[in-house]
Parts: sequence; structure tokens; C-alpha cells
Amino acid sequence: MKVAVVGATGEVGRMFLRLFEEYNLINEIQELRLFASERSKGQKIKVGSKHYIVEKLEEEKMKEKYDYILFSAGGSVSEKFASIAEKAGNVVIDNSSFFRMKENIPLVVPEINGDILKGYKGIIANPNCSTIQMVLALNNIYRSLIIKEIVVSTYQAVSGAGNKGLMELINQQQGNTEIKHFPKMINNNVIPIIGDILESGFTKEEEKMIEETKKIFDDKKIKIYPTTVRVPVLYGHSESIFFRTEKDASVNELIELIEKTPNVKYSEEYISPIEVAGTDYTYVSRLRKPEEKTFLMWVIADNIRVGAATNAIRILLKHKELNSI
Ligand code: 2RA
Repeated sequence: MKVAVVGATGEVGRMFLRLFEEYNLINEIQELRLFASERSKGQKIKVGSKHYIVEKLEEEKMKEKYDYILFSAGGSVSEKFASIAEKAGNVVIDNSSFFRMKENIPLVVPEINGDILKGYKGIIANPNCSTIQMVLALNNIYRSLIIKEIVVSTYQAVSGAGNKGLMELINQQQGNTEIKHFPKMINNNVIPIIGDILESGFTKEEEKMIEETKKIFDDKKIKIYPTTVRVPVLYGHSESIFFRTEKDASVNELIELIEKTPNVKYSEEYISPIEVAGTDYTYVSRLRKPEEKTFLMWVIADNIRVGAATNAIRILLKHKELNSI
């Protein structure tokens, strides 16, 4: 295969490269091209046993033929360059939010709706990290009991804001009180705002959870009420999820449904972010049923892996399998 990574020097871009090794994809990649901005041009990155030189992203390079191009370089880069790559007949897996809600663009969590990739060529959108772990944890329950409404509070790691987010917390923990990236101090604090605040009073991050969940479940009726919060954690998004279902079930029946979900693990012992960083599972714990058809759970996943790079690699593997590439 001939594969390209756009945004190869960022948090998610570097995780793509690491996962090429972990998933033994590197042995199937005959040609690997790494692209980034002018500033990163010339950087050397080791993948497997070889060193690759980062190239400056240019339109002409996106017109070449690749088997897959993975993007994680922000919406404006995807808007321009992923479109050029698609027009050249490439399959693009885009981690930005730019294409997620476009009518004809598949928004994919392979364990849920991966089958829509059969015979598909073009741009495939990777959902937002906080959406991915929630729909993964709820999918079997949704399919069996029909979920009518979800109330979710998230506790999102600073790595969700990329290297700038990580550096801001680390610097503040070392005594530098400068606030450059987040709206307020993040050290010893929590910030109930991620992204712009919209007319509705919800934030862009909360709107993503609402709209993306409806698209992935293909359900315009389901009600989702999110509050997304930034917390001083480096890696691992946590979510407190309350949901009501159409059909009733016992806690044990829910545990069975969760345990039958690929890449999701249930734990009687509660799980914290520091335990999931570096893994590719979504963890469910603190399952409770206060009354009929009413449930609460605690869901955690590594936001750079499950919430971005691993889901994108799983999309590539599913597309490759369904289309015999
Ligand atoms: C965040 N979900 O956590 C957003 C983008 N990765 O900042």
C-alpha cells in the first residue's frame, strides 16, 4: 500500500505512525509519505525500522494516487487538501470536524456503522473523541433497548487540545501561570467550556456530541444533553452518562450487552483516566439502575487513541477488508 499522513508531527499524527507498527500495518505499506507545515518540513521520524523525512504539504502532492491518506491537521487544512486528494480518487480518513456533518460523507465508528464503507471511495470522517467513546459504550444497549435520551457530562484531558493543551497544563504545574491556550487557568481548575459558545448556550464541543451521535446511530429523534468540561488530566477522557431506554433491562442484562461489544470492557471496579492512557479499549464502570428504564455509567477511553488515531486505523482496516485492498 501507498499511504500518506497529513499532520504527521502532531499528537494524533504521531499516534497514527505508532499504530502502523502496533497493528502491523507498516509491513503492508510499501510507500509512506509524511506531510506537515513549512515549519516541520525536514524533520526525521522513525517508523518501524526506517526513518522518514517530513515533507511540506502542497496541493500537487495530494493529486498523487495513494491507497489511504490520513488527515489530522485541523479543519481548514482538511477543507482544502482533503478535497484535492478526494478529487484525485483517493480514500481520505479525516480526523477534523470539517466534513463530519456533510450529507454524503460517512461518519464512522467501525464497530457500529463500518459496513457503510463497502464500495465507498472518497472522504471518510472520524468522529469527535468524546462522541466515539460514548457511542461505543452505548451501542449494544441502544440496539437492544432503544435509548430515548442521554445526559452526559465529560471530563476531557488537555491532550484533546493537542500539544498546546498539554504544554499549557505542564507549564502551569511548573509554576508558569501564563494563560495562552485555554480560557482560564487549567491547573488545579476545571473549565466547563470546550470550543466556542453558540447562540443556543451550548458549546461547539457539545453540539458535536449531539449531532454526531444522531448521525452515527442514524436516529434524528434521540435526545442528547451534554456538558463538556476540560480537566487537568494529560490523557484520557472521562464521561458520566445518564440515559433512559424504551425497554427495561436488569443491570446484569446491561453488563452482558456491554461485554458483547467489541473493544469495550466492563469493570465492577471503577476505572480512572490514568489506567486507560495507552490502551485501545473503552471502559465502562459505575453502572447503576435507580429506577425502571433509567441507567447511569462511567465511561473512559484514551482520547488520542480510541478517540482519534485508533478509530481512524480501525476505519482503514475495515475499508481495506470490505473492499479487498
Ligand atoms: C478536545 N474533543 O478534547 C476535542 C478535540 N479533540 O479538545
